[in-house]
Amino acid sequence: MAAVGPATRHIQVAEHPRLLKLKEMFKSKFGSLPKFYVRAPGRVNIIGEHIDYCGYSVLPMAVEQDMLIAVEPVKTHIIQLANTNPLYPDYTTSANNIQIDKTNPLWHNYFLCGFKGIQEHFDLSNLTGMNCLVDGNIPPSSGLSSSSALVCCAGLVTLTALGMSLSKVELAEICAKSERYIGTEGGGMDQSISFLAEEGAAKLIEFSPLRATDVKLPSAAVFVIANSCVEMNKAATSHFNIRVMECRLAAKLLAKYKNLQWEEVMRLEEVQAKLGVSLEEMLLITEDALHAEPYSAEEICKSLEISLEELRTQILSPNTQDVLNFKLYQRAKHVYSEAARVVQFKKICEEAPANVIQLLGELMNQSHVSCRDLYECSCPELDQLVDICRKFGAQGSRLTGAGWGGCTVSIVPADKLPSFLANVQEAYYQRSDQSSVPEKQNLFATKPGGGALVFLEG
Ligand code: ADP
Ligand code: NG1
Repeated sequence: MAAVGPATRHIQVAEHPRLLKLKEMFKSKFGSLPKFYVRAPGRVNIIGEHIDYCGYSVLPMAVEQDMLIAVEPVKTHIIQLANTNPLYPDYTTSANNIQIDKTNPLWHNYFLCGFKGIQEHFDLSNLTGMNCLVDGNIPPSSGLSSSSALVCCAGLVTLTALGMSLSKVELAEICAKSERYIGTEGGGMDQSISFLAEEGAAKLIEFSPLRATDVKLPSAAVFVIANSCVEMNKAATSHFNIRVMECRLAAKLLAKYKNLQWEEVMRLEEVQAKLGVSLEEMLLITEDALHAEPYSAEEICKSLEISLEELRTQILSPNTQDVLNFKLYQRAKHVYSEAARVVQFKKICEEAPANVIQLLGELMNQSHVSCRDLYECSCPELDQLVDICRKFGAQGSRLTGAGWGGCTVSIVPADKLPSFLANVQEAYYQRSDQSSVPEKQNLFATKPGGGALVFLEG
């Protein structure tokens, strides 16, 4: 094991209370000391929801909350995982026999995704084991990417334990691919920002090839995260993958309508690129080519001239093969309009007109309406929270992350922040069912944080 990787810091553990506590817990758990530590942050997506897996750019920033792992490589082939949170039980496996259980996505499976990604990238067969103690403070299943932070952290842990090196872009691409072993067909936003984030700037993340460009947010605005306290685990339900498949099918039908080689087309962005037209034109083409009534599997098969068996086994994911109806028009309309909002958001940040907060807020509000009505990934609690945030001073508010629960992100003028926090706290959180969760974890202002790091002591 050597000091390797894209971002390594030498630190005095004694000066960092969380690391020190983790070190002490590690010692009492494994009877030895960690050799290094890795952190990977969660993220909040400011705008660009459910479009990364369609090939479109998104605009997230890393949050301060992260996954932190203390690690000791060992000479055996055994991986021992423990967690500071008793909700997540200990797990032991052989490094040479990694089994990821899609049917029951328990926490250790996310670690194994990151581990397996590195193992496969280097085509390694005989890996040494390690002892790991995990400490996370990202609210789980809440749209702030706790799962990807764990996958990315595990990937960087494995790379560091092996003494090998990769660029941040390579790490992000490996972890985006390997998180799919859990069964969700995500697009890569979360892993990209977890590695490529830099303190002080949100990032425009573009795909194929993966790139991250700084986006300077207006200094007079604060971005506030509010948790609806409804949890939704992506891998345990089919909501997420159904949307990915609806977009895939919409892309294929649009491509066929335009006489393109539809068999090769997987993403809505590819249709636009092949036609060489604007996003606005793609919206018009969607209106001509697709109908608003849901498509049955039979109708899709008829349009694409394929059998039901081919649709199920060659296009759909395992957990969506029994879906009967697909809303293609609404999903494509959301994706093309949301992709255009990301472009506008970045442009407004760059131009910084006098009413910059109002303009950005309007785009965020439009994004929420589109997620709620066209993409149907909101829920009553999120809609209520968004309304409350707007009522108490947010210029814009929207669900963030996958949705169906989880968090909202709001843009709030800095001078209104104290009253905004107090009023939202009272209106949403002082209800009996939310009172057990400490207030600061549910409602907090956030700033663009830094990306994944390896810490070495001394
Ligand atoms: P998210 O939107 O936060 O990525 P997911 O539902 O996709 O939500 O993933 C949440 C899962 O990630 C949890 O069910 C758990 O398995 C894992 N996870 C989250 N936080 C932790 C943690 N602190 N320790 C271990 N596993 C965690
Ligand atoms: P979260 O919110 O972390 O579940 C998911 C996907 C993203 C993206 C968003 C929606 C994964 C790992 N993450 O994020 O890629 O599609 O939903 O914008 O699949």
